Amino acid sequence: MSEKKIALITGVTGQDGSYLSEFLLAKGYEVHGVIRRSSVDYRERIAHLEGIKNFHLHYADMTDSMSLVKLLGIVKPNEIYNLAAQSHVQVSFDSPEYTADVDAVGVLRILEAVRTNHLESHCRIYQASTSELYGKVEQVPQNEETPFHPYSPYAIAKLYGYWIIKEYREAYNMFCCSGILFNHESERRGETFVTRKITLAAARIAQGKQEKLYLGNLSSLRDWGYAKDYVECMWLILQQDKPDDFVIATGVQHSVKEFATLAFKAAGITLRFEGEGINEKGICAEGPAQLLGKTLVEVSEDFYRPTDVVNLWGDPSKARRILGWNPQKTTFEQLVSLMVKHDMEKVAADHVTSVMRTNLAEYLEKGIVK
Ligand code: F7E
Repeated sequence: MSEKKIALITGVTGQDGSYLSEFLLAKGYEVHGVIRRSSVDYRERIAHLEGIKNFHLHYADMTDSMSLVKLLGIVKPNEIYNLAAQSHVQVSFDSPEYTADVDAVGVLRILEAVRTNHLESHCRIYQASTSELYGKVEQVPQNEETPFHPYSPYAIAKLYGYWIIKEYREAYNMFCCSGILFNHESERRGETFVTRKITLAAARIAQGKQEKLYLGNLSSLRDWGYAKDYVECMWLILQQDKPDDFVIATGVQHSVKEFATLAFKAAGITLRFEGEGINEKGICAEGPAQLLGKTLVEVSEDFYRPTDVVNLWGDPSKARRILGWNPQKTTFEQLVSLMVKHDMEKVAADHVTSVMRTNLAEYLEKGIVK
């Protein structure tokens, strides 16, 4: 039998899936990722891994039990990282049933696929759980003992995932664990999550390609960490002697407004906030002459949620003690700075690309190139 460990990652095309793939490949794993058929290309984050000897992709779907049963029978993984989800909280209010199907029943389908293939004692399972379980928080900061109070269709679906993992651990003696991860961001974060929306907008505004940024609740508080640091924890959780659940967080809390202030600063713009609630505005107090005195950030009700989670703050003591993980490896300031640096370069490069396209169109028209 081969010595090489085999990992299966659902949600491999996402921010965490791409970092985890890199991490496991570097550790010598054979990595199998689950992808879905789509007419648009969503494989940008793993494009650099495709073709690597130990990296394999398979079509399957969290809503399709048969595809999961077949895939597990073929891959026979030693470790499963279930990262696939409809992960946008606001979207879960518009698509609650789909969210439940993927984020709740999807977890059950994976567990049953393991049992159907008799892999219970061969395979360890990591479930991507979330700080959203604490929702309308009953205690700050939150640790593994804090009561849950889910406050969105997303969180309620994820609560099922958390409990079914616990149930299979106890009922069938399976090695199933949940990582209760607080918000984790990076230069690969989806562009509709608040941090990336802000860093991209700050870069575009600084380079004269966007006029204003519209946000929702500026006072919302989050514990933001760096996704690349968090995937190490997912792996550590599965390397323990016994299965358990862990809070993964930095232990430091900031508001959306603080994130925006720091991100704009990193892009060369000092914001001054005025007004309150829906009337709050971020005005350019220092920066490029053409932006001085202009309102660059405004609040829009479009980004308010029917119920919003406003006070998340994690206590990572258990992860530090048992996993030996350092929650402060990347600080909040470093995180904001690396995201803005990346997006400043991306926005500048997008400009080059569009200039090149314009030139190309002109050249084609003049018959210079064919
Ligand atoms: O919102 C507020 C918004 O969408 C953070 C997911 O990965 O982390 C993520 O969920 C806060 C909320 O992330 C805008 O109301 C203000 O209070 O970046 P977010 P999230 O909802 O915390 C957890 C751990 C997960 O598990 C999820 O899968 O920021 N906010 N203005 C805004 N949020 C967005 N998206 N857009 C705004 O314009």
